[in-house]
Amino acid sequence: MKPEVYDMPDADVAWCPGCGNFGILKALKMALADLEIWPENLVLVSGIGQAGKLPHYLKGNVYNGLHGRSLSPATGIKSAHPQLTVVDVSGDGCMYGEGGNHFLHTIRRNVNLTNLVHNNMVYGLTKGQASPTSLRDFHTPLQVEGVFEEPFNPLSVALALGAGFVARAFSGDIERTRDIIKKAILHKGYALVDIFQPCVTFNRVNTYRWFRDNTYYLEDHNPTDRVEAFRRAIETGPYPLGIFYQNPGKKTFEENLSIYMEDERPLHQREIKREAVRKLIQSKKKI
Ligand SMILES: Cc1ncc(C[n+]2csc(CCOP(=O)(O)OP(=O)(O)O)c2C)c(N)n1
Ligand code: SF4
Repeated sequence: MKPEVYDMPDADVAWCPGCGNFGILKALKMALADLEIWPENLVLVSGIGQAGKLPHYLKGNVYNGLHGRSLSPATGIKSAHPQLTVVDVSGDGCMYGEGGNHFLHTIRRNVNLTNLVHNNMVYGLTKGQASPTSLRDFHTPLQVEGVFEEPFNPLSVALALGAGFVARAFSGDIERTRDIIKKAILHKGYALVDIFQPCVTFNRVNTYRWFRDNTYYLEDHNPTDRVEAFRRAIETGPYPLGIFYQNPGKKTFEENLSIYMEDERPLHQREIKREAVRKLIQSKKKI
């Protein structure tokens, strides 16, 4: 299948020229095409922000939720129809800031979805405030004396919570990002791909050049070793890229739902038990 299957020729793309989001869009289209996931079987769920616009530029089903809250509808969609491929797309502010609590508990639930986080270390859409992943001493019009907080480390948090797939990519390297996204989609269970994504307008520190100079790919790394993955996840400067950890053996959220224990079909494909519904309505009328 060709990546062009997902093209939206009339899309009015609002990203700045040179934005790192273009690389992620391209890599995602290529990964989906490689895996032959047809647009009708794909659901892209996003929050609010520059990253959250990505589903509007790609052919598929779309649910654009609230800022930080995209993982809840994504969980609902996957639960209602487990055979769909669900990809959640958010910015670092959206996912790790406003959506921090949803991030934690979706990992614990192990919902079978792919969580792509465009990590530009800044709030892009609202014009350049610090985000949870902004590095110390990052100056913005709001943080005039520089960021003093410890940056949020999504990979080590995900590992600590038992995530079954934890990876980091760089949007300037489309081929490797494509490969990592493919493996994340193929993973059964929750998969986090934190993607370094240069914001060329509001982050003049963490540029393409900076990410190239401050990252390296994991080599000879055993992704089944969780302790080693954790050790690599806390490395900063240079930051490792690649698949830190993969544990395919975990039971997913959907597999734990009793409605699928005896029947794998999604609810909308099942016959309606009218008599049971009638009895339920009658029983409520008596109250
Ligand atoms: C609950 C809530 N808080 C704040 C906002 C305002 N807001 C919209 S987008 C945004 C920042 C987006 O930054 P990020 O998630 O990092 O994505 P980016 O634009 O950088 O891709 C903020 C603060 C909002 N819409 N809803
Ligand atoms: S503001 Fe930054 S993140 Fe938003 S489109 Fe422009 S370069 Fe991309």
